Amino acid sequence: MTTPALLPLSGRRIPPLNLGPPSFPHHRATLRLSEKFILLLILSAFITLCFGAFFFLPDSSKHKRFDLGLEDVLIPHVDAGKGAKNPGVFLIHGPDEHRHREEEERLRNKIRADHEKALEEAKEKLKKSREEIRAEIQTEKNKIVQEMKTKEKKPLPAVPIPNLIGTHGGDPEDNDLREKRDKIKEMMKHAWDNYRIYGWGHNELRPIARKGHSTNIFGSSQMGATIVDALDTLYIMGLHDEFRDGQKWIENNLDFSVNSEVSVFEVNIRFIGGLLAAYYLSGEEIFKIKAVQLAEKLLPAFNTPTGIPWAMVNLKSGVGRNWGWASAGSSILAEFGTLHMEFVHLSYLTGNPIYYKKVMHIRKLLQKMDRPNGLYPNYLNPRTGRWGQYHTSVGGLGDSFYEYLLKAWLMSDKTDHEARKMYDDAIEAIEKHLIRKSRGGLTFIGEWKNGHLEKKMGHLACFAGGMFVLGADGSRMDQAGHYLELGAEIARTCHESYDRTALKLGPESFKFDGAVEAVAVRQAEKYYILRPEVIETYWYLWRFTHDPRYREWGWEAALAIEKYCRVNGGFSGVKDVYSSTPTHDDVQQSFFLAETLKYLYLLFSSDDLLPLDHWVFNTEAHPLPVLHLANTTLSRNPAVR
Ligand code: DMJ
Repeated sequence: MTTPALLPLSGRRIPPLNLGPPSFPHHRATLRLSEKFILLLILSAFITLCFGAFFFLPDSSKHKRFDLGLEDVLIPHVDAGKGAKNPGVFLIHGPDEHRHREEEERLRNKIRADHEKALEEAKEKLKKSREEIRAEIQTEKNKIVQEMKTKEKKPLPAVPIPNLIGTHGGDPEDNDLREKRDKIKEMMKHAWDNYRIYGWGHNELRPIARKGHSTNIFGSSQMGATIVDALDTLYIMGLHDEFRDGQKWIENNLDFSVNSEVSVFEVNIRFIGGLLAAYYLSGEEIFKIKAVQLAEKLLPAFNTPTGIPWAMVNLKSGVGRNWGWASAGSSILAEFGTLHMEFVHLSYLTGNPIYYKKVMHIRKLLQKMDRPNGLYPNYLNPRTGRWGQYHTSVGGLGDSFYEYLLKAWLMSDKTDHEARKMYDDAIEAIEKHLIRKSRGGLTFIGEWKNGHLEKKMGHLACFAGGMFVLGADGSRMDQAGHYLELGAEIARTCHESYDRTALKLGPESFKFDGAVEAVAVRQAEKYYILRPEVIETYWYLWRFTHDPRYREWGWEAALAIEKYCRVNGGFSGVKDVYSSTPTHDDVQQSFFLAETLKYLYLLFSSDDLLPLDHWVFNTEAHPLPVLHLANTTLSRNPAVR
């Protein structure tokens, strides 16, 4: 046992106690010193030898022949070397010789570096599984095919833009509303300006530490997630200088050929969705080009035995994999089921059907599968094509899959009947097995887990209120009234989850258990990270009912965010909504600018801003235009044909 050195408060170190037997320390030290000296001598002799060998042994590359050029200084070689007298062989001296030596050195360094690189790559390869290597080879092949195709054509075909209505304006009818809307715009400025100063180019901002922030969903690169996610909000708020700043950054810095492993879902909804929306709103080609470049990088994720994409893909190597925690390496319903809107638009804009085919393949596969109780489990194994754990939720892991079925139908100008049918079937099963009323009369959406209903609802599931209302028109057996009511009930429950906290902000997840209703029980579920879902539902309900309570509830939430989440360096999430003195998590999420503030702004705008019969919002609140059949350009589009 050793005794650690003690460090007293004064900072002076007390030497460690010597607990060994008595010895002759001086003598021992001298002995060790002489041993070291001999070792050092041997080592330095060896190094000298190596250097000698390197510089003095004959090296054919040193005795290079040079053509006789007029500009060269030619001196017969008089070196001591053996071949010196060879007539006609000249060595070049003076500045040229120096130049050539440098050139040789450069070459040698390059060869050395290349060798090292090859060695490293070989080592890396050995670490990889057979599957990964196979995927890499496939990716390389795809790349070559893609490059050949790219050389053949390009630029992207000119596709006339669909009818774009209501991209500006939305000025509210009265003063009070105008003030509220201006306040939301000011909050957006605060969030953006601080990101601009402290986190520019990073994915997100830490508003208290005042520096960049990132999570593994964006990989290891600085991809400016906040810039891309915020663009369309800036645009509709009329923050044009800020929009142009973002555009410039994207033009000059947004690069997808990075060795970085990203989430296919997150990159699709935030980056591709954000870029496409920015393109449609502003008409700036650069956004379309970047969206297509990025989409090409995501395609290798679909190289699985079933065509169900991996959750993550390395943008450079194209190697994909799944999250370890996801039911024995399964893909997640809300991830592979939330690509449809963006991919259909990519095919529409490029005339390349590949994107459309990829998402339709997923749909066809899902249609063929048995569903326990008509419910879609959250996990699907991309190797076997079998469901993983039987866990169904309308919150995290499942949510936006249902949303995209409905929105695929809306985006197709209500012609994609297959999508509508899948949506109707799914929500019927959800209503039957997951939706219940609490003792206190609150309607909630539980989660199906291991054969029983967990009476717990996540903040994420609150988006469903808006979804039910959005899908009311066109529902089976004309149940529009029923779905409007269901949406309103979910909105009320979610409002209660906010109202029953100290901060008037909702927890991540809340229970319905005996006396406990709409309240988080576990400490780990009490946080609010600037999420949008409840405000999103208020906005849809406002648009479809014009009941003033939704604007009131939205304003309550805006005030609470302003009071408890605003800090000098931006906006931050809070760790416990039941504590009246909030502790900040120091993260300004990119979806706060993309969604939360956009939905609030729209809530206080008039309905002519982004009207819902012309625009469909992706799950990250990026508006994409409805592809109207009446639009003659559609029938001429190769992807649609
Ligand atoms: C957003 O990134 C998207 O709305 C996604 O679908 C799930 N939720 C986050 C924000 O809470």
